[in-house]
Amino acid sequence: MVMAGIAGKSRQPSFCLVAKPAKSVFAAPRSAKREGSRMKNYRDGGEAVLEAFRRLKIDYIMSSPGSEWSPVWEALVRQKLGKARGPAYIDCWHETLAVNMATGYTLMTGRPQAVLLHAGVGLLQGGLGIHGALQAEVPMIVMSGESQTLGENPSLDIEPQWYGGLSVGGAERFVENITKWSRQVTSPYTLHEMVIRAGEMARQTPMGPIYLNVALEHMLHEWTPPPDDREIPPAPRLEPDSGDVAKVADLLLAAKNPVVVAEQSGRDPRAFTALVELSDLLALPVTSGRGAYYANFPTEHPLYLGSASYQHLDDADLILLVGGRSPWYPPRRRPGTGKIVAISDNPFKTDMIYQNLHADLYLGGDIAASLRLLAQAAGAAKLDAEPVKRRREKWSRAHDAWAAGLNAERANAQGDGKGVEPLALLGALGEILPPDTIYVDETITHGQLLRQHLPFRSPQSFFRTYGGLGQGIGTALGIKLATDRPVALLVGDGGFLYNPVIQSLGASRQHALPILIVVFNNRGYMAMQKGHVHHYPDGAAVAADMHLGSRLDGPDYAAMGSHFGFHGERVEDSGKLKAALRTAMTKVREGTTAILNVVLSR
Ligand SMILES: Cc1ncc(C[n+]2csc(CCOP(=O)(O)OP(=O)(O)O)c2C)c(N)n1
Ligand SMILES: [Mg+2]
Repeated sequence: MVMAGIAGKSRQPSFCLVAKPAKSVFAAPRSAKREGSRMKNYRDGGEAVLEAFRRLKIDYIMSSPGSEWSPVWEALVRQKLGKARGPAYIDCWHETLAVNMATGYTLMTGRPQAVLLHAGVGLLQGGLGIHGALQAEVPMIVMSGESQTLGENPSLDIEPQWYGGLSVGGAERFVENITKWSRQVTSPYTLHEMVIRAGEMARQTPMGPIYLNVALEHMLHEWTPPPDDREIPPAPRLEPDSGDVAKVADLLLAAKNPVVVAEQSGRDPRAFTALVELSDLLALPVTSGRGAYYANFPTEHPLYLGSASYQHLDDADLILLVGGRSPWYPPRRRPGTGKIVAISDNPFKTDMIYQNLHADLYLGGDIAASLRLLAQAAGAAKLDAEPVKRRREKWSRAHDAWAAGLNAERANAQGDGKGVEPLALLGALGEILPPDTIYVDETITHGQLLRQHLPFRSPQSFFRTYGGLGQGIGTALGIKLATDRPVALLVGDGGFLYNPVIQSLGASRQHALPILIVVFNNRGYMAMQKGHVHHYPDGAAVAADMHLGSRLDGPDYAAMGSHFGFHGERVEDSGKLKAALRTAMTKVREGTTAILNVVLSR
């Protein structure tokens, strides 16, 4: 059970009983009894917002606050004192963190959360996370406020900071391009239903963040709950047309060499499982798409061919592209010799300026449902067992060869003695971390290696952050808020420094969210250097070995958790790596975050 306001965590989908306010928000609470006699009952727009969150069954309000939120805080305190059920309040010291925690939590649970930021300024600061949520199709309600009366209403004493720049008159325009929908709340009378509508819209496919700019005046305005207190229904799940399913099933049954490329489907654990079932039934080999940000298929499954193992597509006579976003590169390069079927609830990503899936056919609607319907249709047909058996044997051999290749690669990776070889680090992670570990990836030049070498055995074992750098820690904390599974963030040294590090570590302690952070420290923005050399192989920078924008003289990463009593260790010697990982995981199990600064050879 989650305590209101706080540090507790929702191990289950927790629409929780509010019991204990967070110290950070409700400083020195006076006795409710004494308070009760003097307390005025403000039933206002703050209650309208909170009641909307309750009706949407939002578990958490993630907030990096501003003074427009006192009406909601009032309502939260009333919720607590009245022992009513409702969202818990999570205080964050940075907006990116607040948005990212909501993103992480929703990636795990599928349920949208609320994020309360401050005016236009806080919204801008949260923009990186909001943009990431748009790309990741993560539903959430983001709100911030401004003043409309600006001190000129003699009967409403608005604090002076709202005049003089804080109210920009339409902060929703700041995020028009990075939200699914952003508007001003029109009045105190529409506020409650607009928040409910925002929640319902956010979780409709394509899912994404919805922003509401709500005037402080609307929230201070008296509010009467509407007579309509309907139960808010879940978003409908759309299934593909049965004719389309039959068509694709026929293609599948006729194909001699069908291959699956799964890119973003594994975000939904049901789709992960449904793909295993379909693939098992027809002996379909699966490779993860080059832009995979999720674990889509068990990496140890005999039909798994690895990440972006596109050599197997050359003579594929049918490709099932499951949850495709940017699978082919360059985009004009069309793989295979036959048809490409795109299976997706949202094949066209409108946050992308350009996309070419080369789809000949679409199977629209819920991916898990599509895969199940395909399996049903194929299962109902008279399958010729012999070719399926041969196919299974062939691909199982290919899987074994792939796995053996990776093992050999790791075994042969000696490094140059100047730091830990990245493959040794990946091998050690796979060996030492518990099998159900959830990896959150915010590395750059090690990203492809990591997707190839780490084991993802079950759904939700891998998440990569969308959008700009600086979101890994918050996303990992949001994921941890939703699960008891161990969570490990793998992040480049450059990427780490884009994160609100201190603020995030503070949230880890305050809300009891222990994670392992492994800094892939190659002492620089190596991607920048590689990019420069790519375009100017014979240029001045190469000749002079003078690389601007790529060297990083970073801080002592391992010591950064010391402010919160967290464990940290710098590892430069491969021989000490496994012991360091074991110690760090022990600390995480004991309840504190651990930072390993692994100095790499490349
Ligand atoms: C917010 C943001 N700013 C800048 C960039 C540009 N950028 C892409 S990769 C990169 C370097 C990251 O360095 P690091 O995490 O150490 O990875 P490495 O390149 O060393 O593998 C930068 C700065 C970005 N992606 N996001
Ligand atoms: Mg680096």
